[in-house]
Amino acid sequence: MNNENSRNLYDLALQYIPGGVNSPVRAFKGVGGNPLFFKAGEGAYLIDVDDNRYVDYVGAWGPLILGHRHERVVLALREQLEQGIAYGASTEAEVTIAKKICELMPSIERVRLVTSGTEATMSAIRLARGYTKRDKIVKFEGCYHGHVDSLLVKAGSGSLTLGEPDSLGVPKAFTDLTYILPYNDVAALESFFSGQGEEIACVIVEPVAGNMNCVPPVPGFLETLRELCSRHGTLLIFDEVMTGFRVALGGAQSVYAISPDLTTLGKVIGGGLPVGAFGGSKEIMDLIAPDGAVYQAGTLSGSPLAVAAGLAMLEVISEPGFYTKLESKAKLLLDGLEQRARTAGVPFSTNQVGAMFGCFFSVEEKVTHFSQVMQCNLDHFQRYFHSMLNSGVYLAPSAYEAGFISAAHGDEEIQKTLNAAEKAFSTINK
Ligand code: KE4
Repeated sequence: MNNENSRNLYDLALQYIPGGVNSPVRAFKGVGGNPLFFKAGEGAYLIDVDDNRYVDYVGAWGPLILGHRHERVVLALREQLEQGIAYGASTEAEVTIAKKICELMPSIERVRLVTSGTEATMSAIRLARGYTKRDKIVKFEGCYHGHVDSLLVKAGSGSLTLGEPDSLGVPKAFTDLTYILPYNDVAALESFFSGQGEEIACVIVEPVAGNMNCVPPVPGFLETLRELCSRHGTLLIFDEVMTGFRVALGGAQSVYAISPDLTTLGKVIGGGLPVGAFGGSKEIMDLIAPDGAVYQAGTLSGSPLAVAAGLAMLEVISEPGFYTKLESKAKLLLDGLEQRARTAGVPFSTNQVGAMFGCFFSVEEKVTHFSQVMQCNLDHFQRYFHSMLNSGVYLAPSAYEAGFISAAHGDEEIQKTLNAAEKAFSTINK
């Protein structure tokens, strides 16, 4: 496959951009080789600057649940562009999307829009500390909540990909207030809370971990977390930046029937434009400026373009049967991958929740813990990644990211992917 233009652009990018990329996980450090540069997206496909076409399972890391340039999203953006780009003041559409989010996620009575998932989680942590007047917080090893100082501790996603789960530049005083627990470990939860529960402002958790690859909660994990937080006056924050409107219309909180105190959102609600949001009960959210004493602000919060794209996206995904169809497509893909890996004698397993999934080069029947993720065969993954790429299938360039299928993926794309996987599995052990 010819990647000459990508290569030239990467060399040029390295002269002006740290690592040649605007976000670390794009740099291919987790798979080797040089990052691709893209110029277009169409439905389920990405087209790179050398005119190579790929079935895309990254979907801009989750936002593009409808695929690239869905007509309803493009039309909404065109219509908004005719009116204006940014006003730095309130618009009717912001009220409409806030109302829609509150209707779709009943645990949210008030919601504030921001411009990234990181801003959402950073604001939610500050709010939880302000509301509880406590300083200590809990996160889980392998979970990633954006590059918030106090959360860049044993984090997942790009920091795990680069093998640097803790970041330079974060004062020890910050991370001393952050406690890390093992994901899916109920006993560790109970023992931690029995000792320090009354001192904890909040626990932030990915209800389906998507930044240590895709690891769903084991039965009892979220339920125990909810019960312990309620008992100790600790706020439970569901970081649904990735799972919100990805795993179900009501997010992971509807799939597992757990009502968090605060929810953070992003990705899908912006339709591919920069967005984030955090929300919760009126009692807690009323503490947010301007009415409350917890300050939070943003120049382009509630961007008319992001809101227009998000509203169009929410309309389409609210249509009956949307998620059932998406979920069965993902299952068809994963069953096919597992069958082909078995035939090739490659240890391989998958996880799936709704329209997000994980593929593991693991001997485990199902990967349920971070320690198992870290035991996966990284060499097999890297070979698989590059073989799939050469066959025109674009996967997340990291063994620690989830995969995303979109409404634009059809039988043709799934068959193409399975044919590519058959070839990849057959060469992995060679
Ligand atoms: P952003 O600040 O990147 O918009 O969102 C941070 C964030 C927060 N919470 C969760 C659960 C997330 O998955 C993310 C960001 N996800 C990564 C991909 N796993 C973004 C990709 C990247 O960093 O380039």
